[in-house]
Amino acid sequence: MYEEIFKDLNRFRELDAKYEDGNIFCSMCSKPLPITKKIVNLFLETNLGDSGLFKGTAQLEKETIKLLGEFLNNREAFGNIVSGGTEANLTALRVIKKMKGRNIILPKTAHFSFEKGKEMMDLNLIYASLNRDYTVDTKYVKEYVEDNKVDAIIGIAGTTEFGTIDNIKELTKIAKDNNIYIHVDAAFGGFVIPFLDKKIEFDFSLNIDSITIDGHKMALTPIPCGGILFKSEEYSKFLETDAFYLIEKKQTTILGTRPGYGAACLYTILKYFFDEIEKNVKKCLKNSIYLYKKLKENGYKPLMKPTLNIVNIEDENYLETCEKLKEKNYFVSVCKNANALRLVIMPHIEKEHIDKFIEVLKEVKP
Ligand code: 0PR
Repeated sequence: MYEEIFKDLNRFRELDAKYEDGNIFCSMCSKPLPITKKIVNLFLETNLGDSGLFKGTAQLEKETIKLLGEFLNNREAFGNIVSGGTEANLTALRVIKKMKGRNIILPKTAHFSFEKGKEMMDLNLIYASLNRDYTVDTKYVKEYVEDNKVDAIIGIAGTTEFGTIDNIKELTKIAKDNNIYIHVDAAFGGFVIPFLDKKIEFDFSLNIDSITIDGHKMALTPIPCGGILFKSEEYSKFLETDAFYLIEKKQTTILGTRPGYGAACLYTILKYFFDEIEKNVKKCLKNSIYLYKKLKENGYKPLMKPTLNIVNIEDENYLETCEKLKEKNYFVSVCKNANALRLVIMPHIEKEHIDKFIEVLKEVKP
Protein backbone atom coordinates (compact mmCIF):
# COMPACT_ATOMS: atom_id res chain seq x y z
CA MET A 1 0.00 0.00 0.00
CA TYR A 2 2.72 2.42 1.15
CA GLU A 3 4.62 1.78 -2.05
CA GLU A 4 1.54 2.36 -4.16
CA ILE A 5 0.77 5.68 -2.51
CA PHE A 6 4.23 7.01 -3.20
CA LYS A 7 4.20 5.70 -6.72
CA ASP A 8 0.99 7.66 -7.22
CA LEU A 9 2.40 10.83 -5.63
CA ASN A 10 5.68 10.60 -7.50
CA ARG A 11 3.81 10.69 -10.81
CA PHE A 12 3.01 14.30 -9.99
CA ARG A 13 6.30 15.19 -8.35
CA GLU A 14 8.20 13.98 -11.40
CA LEU A 15 6.53 16.66 -13.51
CA ASP A 16 8.14 19.39 -11.38
CA ALA A 17 11.33 21.17 -12.36
CA LYS A 18 14.16 20.35 -9.92
CA TYR A 19 16.58 22.84 -8.46
CA GLU A 20 19.41 20.32 -8.59
CA ASP A 21 19.16 20.10 -12.40
CA GLY A 22 20.70 23.57 -12.60
CA ASN A 23 18.21 24.86 -15.17
CA ILE A 24 16.06 27.03 -12.86
CA PHE A 25 17.15 30.65 -13.24
CA CYS A 26 13.76 32.25 -12.59
CA SER A 27 13.19 31.42 -8.94
CA MET A 28 13.95 33.29 -5.75
CA CYS A 29 13.67 30.06 -3.79
CA SER A 30 16.10 27.16 -3.56
CA LYS A 31 16.69 23.91 -1.73
CA PRO A 32 16.25 24.39 2.02
CA LEU A 33 19.08 23.57 4.41
CA PRO A 34 18.92 19.75 5.01
CA ILE A 35 18.45 20.05 8.80
CA THR A 36 15.09 21.78 8.21
CA LYS A 37 13.49 18.44 7.26
CA LYS A 38 13.85 17.30 10.87
CA ILE A 39 12.64 20.64 12.19
CA VAL A 40 9.53 20.56 9.99
CA ASN A 41 8.83 17.11 11.35
CA LEU A 42 9.19 18.26 14.96
CA PHE A 43 6.84 21.20 14.47
CA LEU A 44 4.56 19.57 11.89
CA GLU A 45 1.31 19.91 13.84
CA THR A 46 2.00 23.20 15.58
CA ASN A 47 -0.40 26.08 14.97
CA LEU A 48 0.71 29.64 15.67
CA GLY A 49 -2.89 30.70 15.12
CA ASP A 50 -3.63 29.21 18.52
CA SER A 51 -0.70 30.53 20.50
CA GLY A 52 -2.47 29.74 23.78
CA LEU A 53 -2.18 26.04 22.96
CA PHE A 54 1.23 26.15 21.31
CA LYS A 55 2.89 28.35 23.90
CA GLY A 56 6.37 27.06 23.22
CA THR A 57 6.13 27.61 19.50
CA ALA A 58 4.69 31.09 20.09
CA GLN A 59 7.68 31.85 22.32
CA LEU A 60 9.95 30.55 19.58
CA GLU A 61 8.31 32.89 17.06
CA LYS A 62 9.04 35.81 19.42
CA GLU A 63 12.67 34.70 19.73
CA THR A 64 12.91 34.48 15.94
CA ILE A 65 11.59 38.03 15.61
CA LYS A 66 14.17 39.11 18.17
CA LEU A 67 16.98 37.51 16.15
CA LEU A 68 15.66 39.04 12.93
CA GLY A 69 15.38 42.39 14.71
CA GLU A 70 18.98 42.19 15.86
CA PHE A 71 20.04 41.29 12.32
CA LEU A 72 18.19 44.38 11.07
CA ASN A 73 19.57 46.63 13.84
CA ASN A 74 16.56 46.84 16.10
CA ARG A 75 16.29 44.98 19.40
CA GLU A 76 12.83 46.40 20.03
CA ALA A 77 11.24 45.13 16.81
CA PHE A 78 7.75 43.69 16.88
CA GLY A 79 6.42 41.37 14.20
CA ASN A 80 5.46 37.94 12.98
CA ILE A 81 6.79 35.09 10.92
CA VAL A 82 4.33 34.96 8.03
CA SER A 83 3.82 33.00 4.83
CA GLY A 84 6.13 35.12 2.69
CA GLY A 85 6.76 38.50 1.12
CA THR A 86 3.20 38.92 -0.05
CA GLU A 87 1.67 38.49 3.39
CA ALA A 88 4.40 40.62 4.95
CA ASN A 89 3.72 43.48 2.53
CA LEU A 90 -0.05 43.14 3.01
CA THR A 91 0.48 43.34 6.77
CA ALA A 92 2.44 46.57 6.38
CA LEU A 93 -0.35 47.94 4.15
CA ARG A 94 -2.93 47.12 6.86
CA VAL A 95 -0.95 49.21 9.34
CA ILE A 96 -0.38 52.03 6.87
CA LYS A 97 -4.08 52.29 6.05
CA LYS A 98 -5.21 52.31 9.69
CA MET A 99 -2.43 54.48 11.04
CA LYS A 100 -2.00 57.01 8.26
CA GLY A 101 -4.25 56.61 5.21
CA ARG A 102 -4.63 55.11 1.74
CA ASN A 103 -2.27 57.19 -0.45
CA ILE A 104 0.96 55.34 -1.00
CA ILE A 105 3.86 56.17 -3.30
CA LEU A 106 6.07 53.31 -4.47
CA PRO A 107 8.54 52.60 -7.27
CA LYS A 108 7.50 51.15 -10.61
CA THR A 109 9.65 48.15 -9.69
CA ALA A 110 7.49 47.27 -6.66
CA HIS A 111 6.40 43.64 -6.43
CA PHE A 112 2.85 42.83 -7.53
CA SER A 113 1.87 41.93 -3.96
CA PHE A 114 1.16 45.66 -3.48
CA GLU A 115 -1.40 45.47 -6.30
CA LYS A 116 -3.16 42.69 -4.37
CA GLY A 117 -3.21 44.97 -1.34
CA LYS A 118 -4.57 47.84 -3.41
CA GLU A 119 -7.47 45.69 -4.55
CA MET A 120 -8.25 44.31 -1.09
CA MET A 121 -7.85 47.52 0.90
CA ASP A 122 -8.97 50.07 -1.68
CA LEU A 123 -5.61 51.85 -1.66
CA ASN A 124 -4.42 54.61 -3.94
CA LEU A 125 -1.03 53.55 -5.31
CA ILE A 126 1.12 56.17 -7.00
CA TYR A 127 3.97 54.71 -9.05
CA ALA A 128 7.14 56.79 -8.99
CA SER A 129 9.45 56.87 -12.00
CA LEU A 130 12.87 55.25 -12.03
CA ASN A 131 16.38 56.56 -12.56
CA ARG A 132 18.52 55.21 -15.37
CA ASP A 133 19.99 52.71 -12.90
CA TYR A 134 16.48 51.33 -12.16
CA THR A 135 16.31 52.67 -8.62
CA VAL A 136 13.43 54.95 -7.67
CA ASP A 137 13.78 58.60 -8.62
CA THR A 138 13.83 60.18 -5.14
CA LYS A 139 13.42 63.65 -6.64
CA TYR A 140 10.11 62.54 -8.12
CA VAL A 141 9.07 61.08 -4.76
CA LYS A 142 10.08 64.23 -2.85
CA GLU A 143 8.21 66.57 -5.19
CA TYR A 144 5.12 64.38 -5.24
CA VAL A 145 5.06 64.07 -1.45
CA GLU A 146 5.48 67.82 -1.02
CA ASP A 147 2.72 68.68 -3.51
CA ASN A 148 0.11 66.00 -2.67
CA LYS A 149 -1.43 64.21 0.26
CA VAL A 150 0.70 61.09 0.69
CA ASP A 151 0.44 58.75 3.68
CA ALA A 152 3.31 56.37 3.07
CA ILE A 153 6.42 55.72 1.00
CA ILE A 154 7.54 52.25 0.02
CA GLY A 155 11.14 51.58 -0.92
CA ILE A 156 12.57 48.36 -2.32
CA ALA A 157 15.85 46.96 -1.04
CA GLY A 158 16.51 44.39 -3.75
CA THR A 159 13.97 44.73 -6.55
CA THR A 160 12.40 41.57 -7.92
CA GLU A 161 13.32 42.48 -11.50
CA PHE A 162 16.85 43.86 -11.18
CA GLY A 163 18.04 43.36 -7.61
CA THR A 164 18.60 47.10 -7.42
CA ILE A 165 18.42 48.93 -4.10
CA ASP A 166 16.42 52.13 -3.78
CA ASN A 167 18.04 54.99 -1.91
CA ILE A 168 16.38 54.05 1.37
CA LYS A 169 18.27 56.68 3.35
CA GLU A 170 16.93 59.47 1.16
CA LEU A 171 13.41 57.99 1.10
CA THR A 172 13.44 57.81 4.91
CA LYS A 173 14.46 61.45 5.10
CA ILE A 174 11.62 62.46 2.77
CA ALA A 175 9.17 60.39 4.81
CA LYS A 176 10.25 61.77 8.18
CA ASP A 177 10.47 65.38 6.95
CA ASN A 178 6.84 65.03 5.88
CA ASN A 179 5.65 62.98 8.85
CA ILE A 180 4.66 59.98 6.78
CA TYR A 181 5.18 56.24 7.07
CA ILE A 182 8.02 54.33 5.36
CA HIS A 183 7.99 50.61 4.61
CA VAL A 184 10.96 48.79 3.08
CA ASP A 185 10.41 45.65 1.03
CA ALA A 186 13.61 43.68 1.61
CA ALA A 187 11.93 40.33 0.95
CA PHE A 188 14.82 39.30 -1.28
CA GLY A 189 17.57 41.79 -0.44
CA GLY A 190 17.28 41.57 3.33
CA PHE A 191 19.53 38.55 3.53
CA VAL A 192 21.90 39.69 0.76
CA ILE A 193 22.63 43.39 1.26
CA PRO A 194 24.34 42.96 4.68
CA PHE A 195 26.90 40.67 3.01
CA LEU A 196 27.90 43.07 0.20
CA ASP A 197 31.40 44.55 0.30
CA LYS A 198 29.90 48.02 0.16
CA LYS A 199 27.84 48.92 3.25
CA ILE A 200 24.38 50.05 2.29
CA GLU A 201 21.87 51.41 4.82
CA PHE A 202 18.44 49.90 4.38
CA ASP A 203 17.30 48.66 7.78
CA PHE A 204 16.22 49.94 11.21
CA SER A 205 19.53 51.78 11.58
CA LEU A 206 17.45 54.33 9.67
CA ASN A 207 14.13 55.59 11.06
CA ILE A 208 12.05 53.02 9.19
CA ASP A 209 8.56 51.95 10.28
CA SER A 210 8.47 48.42 8.88
CA ILE A 211 10.51 45.89 6.88
CA THR A 212 9.62 42.77 4.90
CA ILE A 213 12.33 40.08 4.93
CA ASP A 214 11.86 36.50 3.75
CA GLY A 215 13.38 33.33 5.10
CA HIS A 216 12.31 31.26 2.11
CA LYS A 217 14.32 33.34 -0.35
CA MET A 218 17.97 33.74 0.69
CA ALA A 219 17.91 32.30 4.23
CA LEU A 220 17.55 28.64 3.21
CA THR A 221 14.30 27.85 5.05
CA PRO A 222 11.52 25.80 3.50
CA ILE A 223 8.44 27.55 2.13
CA PRO A 224 6.45 29.22 3.72
CA CYS A 225 8.61 31.56 5.77
CA GLY A 226 8.45 35.33 5.56
CA GLY A 227 8.98 38.04 8.11
CA ILE A 228 7.29 41.35 8.82
CA LEU A 229 8.99 43.58 11.38
CA PHE A 230 7.82 46.89 12.80
CA LYS A 231 9.91 49.44 14.63
CA SER A 232 8.24 48.68 17.99
CA GLU A 233 5.39 46.98 19.83
CA GLU A 234 3.44 50.26 19.38
CA TYR A 235 2.40 49.17 15.90
CA SER A 236 0.64 46.03 17.11
CA LYS A 237 -2.50 47.99 17.98
CA PHE A 238 -3.12 48.58 14.28
CA LEU A 239 -3.11 44.85 13.64
CA GLU A 240 -4.89 43.30 16.60
CA THR A 241 -8.06 41.37 15.88
CA ASP A 242 -10.33 40.24 18.69
CA ALA A 243 -10.19 36.43 18.70
CA PHE A 244 -12.52 36.32 21.69
CA TYR A 245 -13.05 32.55 22.02
CA LEU A 246 -9.38 31.57 21.85
CA ILE A 247 -7.11 31.14 24.86
CA GLU A 248 -4.96 33.96 23.53
CA LYS A 249 -7.50 36.69 22.65
CA LYS A 250 -5.58 38.65 20.05
CA GLN A 251 -4.15 37.87 16.64
CA THR A 252 -1.94 40.24 14.67
CA THR A 253 -1.57 38.18 11.49
CA ILE A 254 -3.75 38.03 8.39
CA LEU A 255 -3.79 34.24 8.51
CA GLY A 256 -5.55 32.47 11.36
CA THR A 257 -4.33 28.89 11.47
CA ARG A 258 -0.68 28.98 10.46
CA PRO A 259 2.32 26.68 10.73
CA GLY A 260 5.01 26.99 13.39
CA TYR A 261 7.80 25.30 11.47
CA GLY A 262 8.77 28.37 9.44
CA ALA A 263 9.68 30.19 12.65
CA ALA A 264 11.47 27.11 14.00
CA CYS A 265 13.56 26.75 10.84
CA LEU A 266 14.48 30.43 10.63
CA TYR A 267 15.34 30.50 14.35
CA THR A 268 17.68 27.53 13.92
CA ILE A 269 19.36 28.95 10.84
CA LEU A 270 19.85 32.41 12.37
CA LYS A 271 21.14 31.00 15.65
CA TYR A 272 23.24 28.04 14.51
CA PHE A 273 23.81 28.28 10.75
CA PHE A 274 24.29 31.98 10.12
CA ASP A 275 27.60 31.23 8.40
CA GLU A 276 25.71 29.02 5.92
CA ILE A 277 23.62 32.01 4.83
CA GLU A 278 26.75 34.09 4.43
CA LYS A 279 28.57 31.34 2.53
CA ASN A 280 25.65 30.82 0.16
CA VAL A 281 25.05 34.52 -0.43
CA LYS A 282 28.72 35.07 -1.25
CA LYS A 283 28.70 32.12 -3.64
CA CYS A 284 25.60 33.51 -5.40
CA LEU A 285 27.13 36.97 -5.71
CA LYS A 286 30.34 35.50 -7.13
CA ASN A 287 28.44 33.36 -9.61
CA SER A 288 26.39 36.37 -10.68
CA ILE A 289 29.58 38.23 -11.58
CA TYR A 290 30.81 35.09 -13.33
CA LEU A 291 27.65 35.02 -15.46
CA TYR A 292 27.90 38.77 -16.11
CA LYS A 293 31.48 38.36 -17.40
CA LYS A 294 30.67 35.26 -19.45
CA LEU A 295 27.79 37.07 -21.13
CA LYS A 296 30.05 39.94 -22.13
CA GLU A 297 32.75 37.58 -23.38
CA ASN A 298 30.17 35.92 -25.59
CA GLY A 299 28.79 39.12 -27.07
CA TYR A 300 25.64 39.43 -24.99
CA LYS A 301 24.70 42.68 -23.28
CA PRO A 302 24.04 42.56 -19.55
CA LEU A 303 21.74 45.45 -18.65
CA MET A 304 24.14 46.52 -15.88
CA LYS A 305 26.69 45.11 -13.48
CA PRO A 306 24.59 43.12 -10.99
CA THR A 307 23.92 44.73 -7.61
CA LEU A 308 22.74 41.50 -6.00
CA ASN A 309 22.45 37.97 -7.40
CA ILE A 310 20.15 38.94 -10.26
CA VAL A 311 21.51 39.33 -13.79
CA ASN A 312 19.60 40.98 -16.63
CA ILE A 313 20.34 40.51 -20.31
CA GLU A 314 19.25 43.17 -22.78
CA ASP A 315 17.16 41.63 -25.51
CA GLU A 316 14.57 43.27 -27.79
CA ASN A 317 12.89 39.89 -28.25
CA TYR A 318 13.09 38.83 -24.63
CA LEU A 319 9.69 37.10 -24.61
CA GLU A 320 10.63 34.96 -27.59
CA THR A 321 14.04 34.12 -26.14
CA CYS A 322 12.42 33.16 -22.85
CA GLU A 323 10.05 30.79 -24.71
CA LYS A 324 12.85 29.27 -26.76
CA LEU A 325 14.90 28.64 -23.63
CA LYS A 326 11.88 26.96 -22.06
CA GLU A 327 11.67 24.63 -25.05
CA LYS A 328 15.26 23.66 -24.22
CA ASN A 329 14.19 23.09 -20.62
CA TYR A 330 15.83 26.27 -19.30
CA PHE A 331 13.74 28.53 -17.11
CA VAL A 332 14.47 32.25 -17.04
CA SER A 333 12.09 35.15 -16.48
CA VAL A 334 11.60 38.59 -17.99
CA CYS A 335 11.48 42.21 -16.88
CA LYS A 336 8.61 44.68 -17.05
CA ASN A 337 10.60 47.89 -16.78
CA ALA A 338 13.24 46.97 -19.38
CA ASN A 339 13.47 44.87 -22.51
CA ALA A 340 15.52 42.25 -20.80
CA LEU A 341 15.72 38.73 -19.49
CA ARG A 342 16.02 38.22 -15.75
CA LEU A 343 18.14 35.51 -14.16
CA VAL A 344 18.24 34.91 -10.42
CA ILE A 345 21.41 33.16 -9.33
CA MET A 346 20.38 31.10 -6.32
CA PRO A 347 22.45 28.60 -4.28
CA HIS A 348 21.39 25.72 -6.53
CA ILE A 349 23.21 27.34 -9.48
CA GLU A 350 26.85 26.29 -9.86
CA LYS A 351 29.47 27.61 -12.31
CA GLU A 352 28.99 24.54 -14.54
CA HIS A 353 25.30 25.34 -14.84
CA ILE A 354 26.17 28.84 -15.97
CA ASP A 355 28.59 27.49 -18.60
CA LYS A 356 25.87 25.15 -19.85
CA PHE A 357 23.32 27.97 -19.90
CA ILE A 358 25.60 30.10 -22.06
CA GLU A 359 25.89 27.22 -24.55
CA VAL A 360 22.09 26.89 -24.69
CA LEU A 361 21.69 30.65 -25.04
CA LYS A 362 24.07 30.56 -28.02
CA GLU A 363 21.83 27.95 -29.63
CA VAL A 364 18.59 29.90 -29.20
CA LYS A 365 20.04 33.36 -29.73
CA PRO A 366 23.29 33.13 -31.70
N1 0PR B 1 8.70 41.40 -2.47
C1 0PR B 1 9.69 41.16 -3.33
C2 0PR B 1 10.78 42.19 -3.51
C3 0PR B 1 9.71 39.94 -4.03
O1 0PR B 1 10.70 39.71 -4.91
C4 0PR B 1 8.69 39.00 -3.82
C5 0PR B 1 8.64 37.69 -4.53
C6 0PR B 1 7.67 39.31 -2.90
C7 0PR B 1 7.71 40.52 -2.25
C8 0PR B 1 6.56 38.36 -2.62
O2 0PR B 1 7.04 37.27 -1.93
P1 0PR B 1 6.27 35.85 -1.86
O3 0PR B 1 6.23 35.30 -3.24
O4 0PR B 1 7.10 35.09 -0.90
O5 0PR B 1 4.92 36.13 -1.33
N2 0PR B 1 9.51 37.48 -5.55
C9 0PR B 1 9.52 36.29 -6.38
C10 0PR B 1 8.98 36.67 -7.75
O6 0PR B 1 7.84 37.18 -7.83
C11 0PR B 1 8.75 35.12 -5.85
C12 0PR B 1 9.07 33.85 -6.54
C13 0PR B 1 9.81 32.87 -5.91
C14 0PR B 1 8.61 33.59 -7.83
C15 0PR B 1 10.08 31.67 -6.53
C16 0PR B 1 8.89 32.37 -8.46
C17 0PR B 1 9.62 31.42 -7.81
O7 0PR B 1 9.90 30.20 -8.42
O8 0PR B 1 9.69 36.47 -8.70
